[in-house]
Amino acid sequence: MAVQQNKLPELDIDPFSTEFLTDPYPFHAQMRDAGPVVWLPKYEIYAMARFDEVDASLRDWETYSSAAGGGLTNFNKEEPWRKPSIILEADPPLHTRTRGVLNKILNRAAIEKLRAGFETIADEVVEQIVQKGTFDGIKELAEVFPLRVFPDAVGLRKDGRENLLPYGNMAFNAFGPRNALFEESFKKANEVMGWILAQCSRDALSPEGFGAQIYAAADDGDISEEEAGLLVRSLLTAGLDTTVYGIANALFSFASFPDQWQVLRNDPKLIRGAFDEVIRLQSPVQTFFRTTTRDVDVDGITIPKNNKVILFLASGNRDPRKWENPDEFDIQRRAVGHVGFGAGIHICVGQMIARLESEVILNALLKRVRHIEFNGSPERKLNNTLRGFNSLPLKIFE
Ligand code: OVV
Repeated sequence: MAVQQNKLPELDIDPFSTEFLTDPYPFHAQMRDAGPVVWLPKYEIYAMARFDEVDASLRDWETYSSAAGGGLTNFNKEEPWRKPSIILEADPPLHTRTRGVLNKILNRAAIEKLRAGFETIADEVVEQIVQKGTFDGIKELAEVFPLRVFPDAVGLRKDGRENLLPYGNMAFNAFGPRNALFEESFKKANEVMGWILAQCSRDALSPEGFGAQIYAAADDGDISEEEAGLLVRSLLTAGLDTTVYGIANALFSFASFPDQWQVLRNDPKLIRGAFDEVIRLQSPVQTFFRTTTRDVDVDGITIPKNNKVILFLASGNRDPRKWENPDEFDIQRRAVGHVGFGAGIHICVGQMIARLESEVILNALLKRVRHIEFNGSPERKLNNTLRGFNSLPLKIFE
């Protein structure tokens, strides 16, 4: 007997439009309510917005391949804008090998060694804003702290670091279509990419740091010299903007729900869970794509082989089928299991360092700040993949 065929809902939604990116949540609900999989004709892509399907697809790498790209561009049909990432945009067995190298370098014990140094810098950054009382959470904190700790941890030279955030902005816009956001961020692409590429070579990296450790894996024969360069590039692409947005979205969350800052002050052991709740509710990475490797049935709907599927991580993270009061910021809920870091074999390899950065900066703030509130209207920064702010006017009380 044939598998029952259900009708594929079609929605006239552009997930990369200004309207969608400004306030994605009503669109997420519309897609979730339309069905477990929907068709977006504007880009001729399938979309999943419910938690269960997003989570299951992320875990089924054999059906939902990453090798044709993490974005809208199908590398089986179209030219990628850069050489594909050998970890994000790869399947096993290549992914297994490259992931193994980064797993070893970025594991919890290795990252823990950075804590004391990070704490010193966090205290300095927080001291500055406490002195001021009012400040911009983006330009004076969320961008400042990761930029002071992460490039040093990788082992980058000091000059040229102003290229790092523009590069991340380009790369995350490039997962979407070539719209105005994409074009704007690529205006200085040659300059930015030239600098980034130069920093990926062995001799550009300090002898300590993640970069040198990646080249040590090449010396050990685990990866080639060229692969080492591409893995350094992955750190530079995925390692900075994500944490800037994560810390920014944490500040936004606590300013929006100030009672939760009191809960955290009363019990700082909740910091780790609080960060997960930030990533669930204000997911810095909103979407990733996969590409089907076969005809696959999803609840009576067939997605044919070699089609792009957009997975709305941020929508799964607010799916009322999965979460109680999904739009509420509650640092005491069990947020573990959210898909803000992904799920399955591609789950964020850098999450230990993201967690360390957030934990250290929140701890430094907890020591000095008893209350956080808005001091003006936040200004959103639109990006085809990331959700965050250009500016976040805040006021803090000692
Ligand atoms: C998770 C992620 C985001 C962006 C870029 C990459 C990875 C990469 O490997 O280049």
